[in-house]
Amino acid sequence: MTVSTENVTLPQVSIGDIEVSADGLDIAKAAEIYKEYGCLVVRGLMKAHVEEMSREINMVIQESLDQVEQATKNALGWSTPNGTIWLPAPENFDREMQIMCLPISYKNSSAFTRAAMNPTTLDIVEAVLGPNLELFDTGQALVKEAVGGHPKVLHQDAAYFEHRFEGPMAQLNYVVDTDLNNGCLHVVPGSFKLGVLRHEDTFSHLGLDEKEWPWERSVPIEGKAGDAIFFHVKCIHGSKPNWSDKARPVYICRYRDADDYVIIGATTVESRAEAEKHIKKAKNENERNMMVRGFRKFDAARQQD
Ligand SMILES: O=C(O)CCC(=O)C(=O)O
Repeated sequence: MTVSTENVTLPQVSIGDIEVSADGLDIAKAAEIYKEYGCLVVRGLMKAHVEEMSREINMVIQESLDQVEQATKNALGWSTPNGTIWLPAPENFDREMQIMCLPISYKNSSAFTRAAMNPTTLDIVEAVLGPNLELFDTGQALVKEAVGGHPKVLHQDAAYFEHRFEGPMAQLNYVVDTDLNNGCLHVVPGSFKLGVLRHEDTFSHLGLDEKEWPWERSVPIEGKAGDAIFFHVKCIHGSKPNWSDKARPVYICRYRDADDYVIIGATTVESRAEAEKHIKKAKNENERNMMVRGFRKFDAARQQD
């Protein structure tokens, strides 16, 4: 399932090749950029959602910090009673844990659901994936804390959730102005055509070999609160630490064809190797999520109930 890519040549792409503005947006052109490079930046697309998403994210950051003393250790780090996932903290922190992922999702946040339903987003996704679309997972909110908040080394999300067909299209949204200093997203345009690459266990879970995939091979995407970055499940991406004096949150919505489903789900090299053994048996049972466009037809072969 995985390939080696030491000598692969990728297209020379600059930020101007992959960005468009939400003002006067040409959906077909945006979809073409995504189809060619596996990534797309739409400036200002999610501006209307910044205020309410920011309010909730800050509230849950505070709630998580208030629960630090109650955290319990697990295989991937720690979790607090509210469900926040924590990683080991850098040395300059006065506690041993730092926030990674907040428990904000479509299940507890109507603001998040409203963001996931943004009609222009759905127009773009439909132009790429087709008319019948569902949400994949329940939304993700990631935080890099101030002055040292964790890096996420370059990786493909397909290492965590490989799909039977095209896989999900992610939309990562900036909640604050985000630049090289506070951990903007980096992408490797064209890398989605490489298939699923071999990943290693890293500090922030599965990542690519940093010698083979140094940051210099990627394009940094600096942007404003409200900018949206779409990327393919096999697009290589990641982000450096947050060296600013404020938290750097993002939230991610993922969409997929209504018939697609996970064939490998993993968070470590070991769990991925185990899941790869069962790939042929993977089914889409229990993976039907909320439809956001079109209709999911009854299909007897899929034994729908
Ligand atoms: O927080 C970030 O910038 C990294 C997000 C990311 O790489 C991911 O969710 O896969």
